[in-house]
Amino acid sequence: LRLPEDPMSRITLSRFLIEEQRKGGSLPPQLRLLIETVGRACKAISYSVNKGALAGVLGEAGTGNIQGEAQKKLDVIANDYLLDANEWGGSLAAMASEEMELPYHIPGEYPKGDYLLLFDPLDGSSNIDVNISVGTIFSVLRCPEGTEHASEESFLQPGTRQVAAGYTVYGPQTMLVLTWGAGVHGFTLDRETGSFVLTHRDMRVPERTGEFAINMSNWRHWEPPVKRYVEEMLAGSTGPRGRDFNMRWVASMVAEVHRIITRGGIFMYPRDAREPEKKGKLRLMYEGNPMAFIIEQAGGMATNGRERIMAIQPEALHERVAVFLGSKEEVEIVTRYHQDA
Ligand code: P6P
Repeated sequence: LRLPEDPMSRITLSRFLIEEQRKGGSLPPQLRLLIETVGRACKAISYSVNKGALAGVLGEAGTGNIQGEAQKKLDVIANDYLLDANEWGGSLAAMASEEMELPYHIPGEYPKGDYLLLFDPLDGSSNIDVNISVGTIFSVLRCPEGTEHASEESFLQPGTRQVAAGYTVYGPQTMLVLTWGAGVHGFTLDRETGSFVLTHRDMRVPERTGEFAINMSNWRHWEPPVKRYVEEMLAGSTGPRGRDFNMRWVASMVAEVHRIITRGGIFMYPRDAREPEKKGKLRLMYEGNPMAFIIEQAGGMATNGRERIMAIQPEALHERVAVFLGSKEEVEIVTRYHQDA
């Protein structure tokens, strides 16, 4: 996208959303306001993440979360920013977070709305103290008709019911990438004006790729179809694929997905024989589903190895899922290997 020289004539997130809403498509006012408010919270998170040690926000918070993980100070700060920014706006019936066991209900003094917001406030937070990109992931569902008091069950909807999803990657640039079912659009934070500026309209995942992302140290715990697929990647031009592949692993899903939506690739986090009762490491509701929505809207594919991630009927708020997402050609192959096994 060629940007106008004059910063004030560039399209900001607010302007883009208002113009989309005016088209009368899939962006009603309450949802538009919700997306803008999440964007505002991500700006605050970006400023805290970028200060790091200067603001004394690195290191452990000394608390644990429902996942049994030690929380980083910035995990808690990011979670609080998202709750504080979104509780008063009138768009939400409740919120759910990776960092909180139970849903967060809108305090009585504020009006409730039609939507449910789910988020992983700071994904990849193990990378914070070593200054590697991290991100925020969010997903929006409609609150089921006639719900008086949103419960965990209100959230348990398949990913196909999402009305919007997005992530903000806190990297060399802070970028907000969004979909509401009408393609995927990327906005770069302009720190001078404090606005997210439209820089990547209609992002598309290249169908073909030469790059895969997986944590190879887990090799011995993978199921046979995953080993077969990765072995062929490693064999490259000497094997059945007939061409060489490159590997990346940032250990920050938002950074991997952003790379893939920008230049192609396949991201894999298979289920692991060490924890057969778990369906994978990543969380379905606020990692798998939002990223799957974004990737599919950009022309890519996202499965758990056997079925479309967004078709899965969730049974629990913090349910795990295996993830294979990215360039369609590759996700089709690894999914076929699972189905053939
Ligand atoms: P591993 C971060 O903790 C995360 O949830 C994802 O962002 C990332 O892709 C994955 O886990 C990294 O897992 O096992 O390589 O540390």
